[in-house]
Amino acid sequence: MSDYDDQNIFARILRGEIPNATVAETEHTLAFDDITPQAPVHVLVIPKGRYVSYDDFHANASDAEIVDFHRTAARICAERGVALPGDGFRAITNAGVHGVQEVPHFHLHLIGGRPLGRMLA
Ligand code: DGP
Repeated sequence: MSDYDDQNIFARILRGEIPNATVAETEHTLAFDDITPQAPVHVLVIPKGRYVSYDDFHANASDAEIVDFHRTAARICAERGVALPGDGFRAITNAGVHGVQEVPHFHLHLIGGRPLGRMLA
């Protein structure tokens, strides 16, 4: 597993040291509203385990953690009204320096509620 900074902001949210607007919580996963939303729906989904990035999580987490994470994300899309066959959404994860990852705890951005435009970089 990659080096993990226990003082990163999402680790502190998981320990209850910083408040969050919780959207969903399961055994392995927490989801909360982004503090600087880019669209009407902007939810961050994070594993409770100590994973730095997308690749760290998918290489090292258990199958149960991975399934729980993605099922929770899909459920939030439905609950927030952006899932297909509705208007849709974007799921993004930033990794490392080139990906401009601000918080070094793996997280998925679920963004929707308005047309987002084309974005590849
Ligand atoms: P990034 O690491 O670049 O994929 O994005 C990190 C996101 O985390 C960014 O959209 C803002 C959000 N964020 C940063 N600090 C906090 C916080 O204390 N609470 C919440 N809810 N979101 C935060």
